[in-house]
Amino acid sequence: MHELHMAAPPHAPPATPPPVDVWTANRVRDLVARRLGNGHLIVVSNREPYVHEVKNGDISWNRPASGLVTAVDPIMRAVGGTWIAHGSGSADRKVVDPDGRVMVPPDRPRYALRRVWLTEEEERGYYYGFANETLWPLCHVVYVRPTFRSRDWELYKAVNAHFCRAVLEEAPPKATVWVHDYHLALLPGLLKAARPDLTVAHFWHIPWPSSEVFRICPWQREILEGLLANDVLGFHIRYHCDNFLDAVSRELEVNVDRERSAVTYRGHTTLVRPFPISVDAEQIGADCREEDVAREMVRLREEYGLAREKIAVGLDRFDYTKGIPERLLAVERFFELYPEWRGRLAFVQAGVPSRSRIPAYRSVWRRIEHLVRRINQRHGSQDWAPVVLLPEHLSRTAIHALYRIADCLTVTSLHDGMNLVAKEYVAARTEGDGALVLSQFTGAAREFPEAFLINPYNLDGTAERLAAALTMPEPQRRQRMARLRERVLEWNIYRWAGAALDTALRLPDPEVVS
Ligand code: GDG
Repeated sequence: MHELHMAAPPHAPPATPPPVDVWTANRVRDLVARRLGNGHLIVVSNREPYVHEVKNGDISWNRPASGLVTAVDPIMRAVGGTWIAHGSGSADRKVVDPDGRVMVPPDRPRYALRRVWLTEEEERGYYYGFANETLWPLCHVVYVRPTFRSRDWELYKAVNAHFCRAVLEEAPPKATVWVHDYHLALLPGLLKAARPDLTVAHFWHIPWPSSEVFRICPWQREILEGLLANDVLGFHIRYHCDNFLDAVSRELEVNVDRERSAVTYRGHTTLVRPFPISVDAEQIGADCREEDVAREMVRLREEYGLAREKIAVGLDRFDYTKGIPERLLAVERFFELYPEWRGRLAFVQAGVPSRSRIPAYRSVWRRIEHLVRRINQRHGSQDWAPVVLLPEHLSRTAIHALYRIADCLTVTSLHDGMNLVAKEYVAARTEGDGALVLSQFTGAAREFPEAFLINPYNLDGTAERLAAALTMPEPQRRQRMARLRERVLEWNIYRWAGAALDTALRLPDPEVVS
């Protein structure tokens, strides 16, 4: 054994062993077909998977930068059915039939997208207001104070009712409805009241806070009751399930069975389970080996002068939960603590500005711009910018090229349900090299103990881990990456969907394997 080890070249390709038990698109499709029979699967979310826009007089389409879309679209492409979502694009109304439906993906139709139309006022109150100024900060606990406005709450209720009407129009008897995220907390209650024959499962993509935090919400009771109408309620990790169970135990007359992780309220039982979301790791690996990614790597290197010894990358929606200012401060600290890296490392911060109508988002964006300018002034030179800022909506090809360029990817979220960027990076490193610096406050950290884990509030600590990630001897770094890759290849997006849908489709007793 020892001799064999010694004989291996220092940069031996993939140490990743083949996964033991792989879930594929076909496997999920077969499972759903078997369990659903002639039944129908309906996904409901605020964000639509494809947006049609008018650009220079022509209609084009894109896939929004959203973890939810990244995760659920491959499942719907495999399984078929109907996805109901808010039609937010400038050309969305132009391409639908009279019932608001269009087949997607536009270039290879596989399932129906039914669009729900909202007025400007509804969007402001329900989406920017209650979802993103109330629930988002309430659930993330990053010291941005949630706003509680009665008008937003009224509009949130009204929009949940719109979504309910759309589902009722689309759902044949005994359909399975898979609701997504915090925009639609009341929908399960409305659906079950109108149509008890429906099986309703809900996946909550963001954290659930401790009950001490949640109980400040003036409408907590209605939200908890809405969610307890679900047959299955999923979170990324056990910790969020436990927080939810605590919240319902405190507020409502419920019976909580911790053994089964089930809550019974007014005679109805909800299973509350962790389903850690993931990515299509095989597909990402294959896409990364395409010619267009190699060409994009060359373009990015030339256009942004990324010819340094090492490149570190951050990629996020520009959201205050992602800890981007903290990351930049840690990079600044890194150049102070390790001046020998000046001129040798370039840090690329890429991603899309998001929710910029909300003041907290505008202020984090201003802070990011300010910090980038400051770091480049303080530490840069004529021919070297320590930080390169790419605030654009990037194509998948560009994102894959960035992952391939990155010797190190940094995820410094202050709080994050899962974080798919971390998983995509690992999936993209098919050569088995690279390093992941990862916040301990992401769901992903529970699955990735071999990452370079950090507390983003600790700037010195983050700078030190970044240095460790860059200087660790290659064989050890590869060993760590091999473990990360093993996990992401085995626990992929299809396994996530398979686990969640199987639990819902085997009700009333998913514990008995039929
Ligand atoms: C929520 C939860 C949870 C980023 N920039 C662009 C772009 N992206 C893509 C990434 C990735 C996705 O967006 C972001 O996913 P995350 O998981 O990192 O974050 P959230 O959007 O906050 O997602 C999160 C997730 O839901 C799933 O449950 O993991 O915790 O907050 O796929 O690659 N995509 C494109 N252009 C960009 O510029 N096309």
